[in-house]
Amino acid sequence: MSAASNKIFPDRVVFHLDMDAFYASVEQLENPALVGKPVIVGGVDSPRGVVSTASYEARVFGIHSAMPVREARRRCPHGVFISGRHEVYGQYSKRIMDILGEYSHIIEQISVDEGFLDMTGSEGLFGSPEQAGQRLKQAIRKRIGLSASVGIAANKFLAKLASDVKKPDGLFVVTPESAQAFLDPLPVERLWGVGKKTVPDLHRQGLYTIQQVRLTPLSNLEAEFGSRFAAHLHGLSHGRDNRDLETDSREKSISHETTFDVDELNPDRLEAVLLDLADRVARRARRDDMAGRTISFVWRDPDFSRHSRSRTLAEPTLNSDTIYSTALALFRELLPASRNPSRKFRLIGVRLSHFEGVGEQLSLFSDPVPKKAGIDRAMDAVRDRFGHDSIQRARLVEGGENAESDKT
Ligand code: TTP
Ligand code: MG
Repeated sequence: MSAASNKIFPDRVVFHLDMDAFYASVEQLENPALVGKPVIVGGVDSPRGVVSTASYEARVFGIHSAMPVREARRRCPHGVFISGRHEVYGQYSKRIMDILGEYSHIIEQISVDEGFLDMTGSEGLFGSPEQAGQRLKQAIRKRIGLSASVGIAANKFLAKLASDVKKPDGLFVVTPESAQAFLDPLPVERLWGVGKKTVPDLHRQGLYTIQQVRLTPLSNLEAEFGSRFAAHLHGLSHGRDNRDLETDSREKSISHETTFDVDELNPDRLEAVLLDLADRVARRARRDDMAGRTISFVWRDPDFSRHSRSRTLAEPTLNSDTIYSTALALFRELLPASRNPSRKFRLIGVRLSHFEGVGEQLSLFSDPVPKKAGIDRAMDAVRDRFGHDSIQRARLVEGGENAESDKT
């Protein structure tokens, strides 16, 4: 068996594991009465809340991540709507990642519920890649009680696509021989690094499928997208991706928090402080060239209990305005529609996580860094010389002067 699997993957074997309906599955695990029911997790207490995730029973009604909760309630009035418990999901995430660590020393966690494993040369220990994948899934099922989907391929790009194919509770192997037939019919949206901005450009060129990209002469792609991004598209459309797993102990998050001397309830003042915190996080991210996809608003209630709400963007960012507007939206979901000052906060903070390095990722893209980044960088340069408070955004001058910021 091991010889055969070596023949299947002569160079590298990469697994991508992604938990199924993660938050909703944790809720079902902790409350068996919810098993088999449509469970929707998200900002369910707010008029503007959005769905974080939905159990597969709820997806039958067309409910998905990022859908307004109001719409989800319309589609599935008998659903069970739950506000998220991020600390709990984080604890499950850690236990899952620990199990991944038992299967390979080379693992890369890419979000709360997914990660890559480099399984090259592991046949002696775990059997063929497919057997190893089944064992890993079973270990998570037995020891934690949750189901996961695994994709197996010769690189990260293909493994990540593969884990989606048989979801939920799936396992799918893309061999080097089957890779092209697997990729060809997929839409260009599935190419790593092709986001909302690039899709219309590809469509304008008549490129809708990966096969169409593959069959386009490289020179044509270069004329449209520049040589670097063209080479990127060309390689991926042929199923080539030589990225290594990122296992280094890079920072897992950048966050800034403010504790108030007196619990704060004025939404305007809170938002002014939030702007400053978002700005500090973004500045730190730019300094380290760390673009993150997940933005969290964290807070402590007057009783000291700690909470957070997160949103994951389609593309990584290190832009102050994007980080601020996302954190602001998460904050506003906690307030009544009237914005009457009714809810007190002991602490608020902004966190950026789920990093993809700029050098590796953003600069590949046609319009990689938003134009605002130029302003951000200019402000950073002034602050590097004269200190953070040398530039104050107009909004900030009106509030938040009793606030003290800590980097965590
Ligand atoms: P995903 O892995 O994208 O989704 P999922 O695990 O719920 O479902 P699937 O079976 O399709 O993998 O995201 C993992 C968790 O991250 C998800 O359970 C909730 C959270 N999340 C958000 O909070 N907002 C979002 O927009 C998305 C996509 C996920
Ligand atoms: Mg998942």
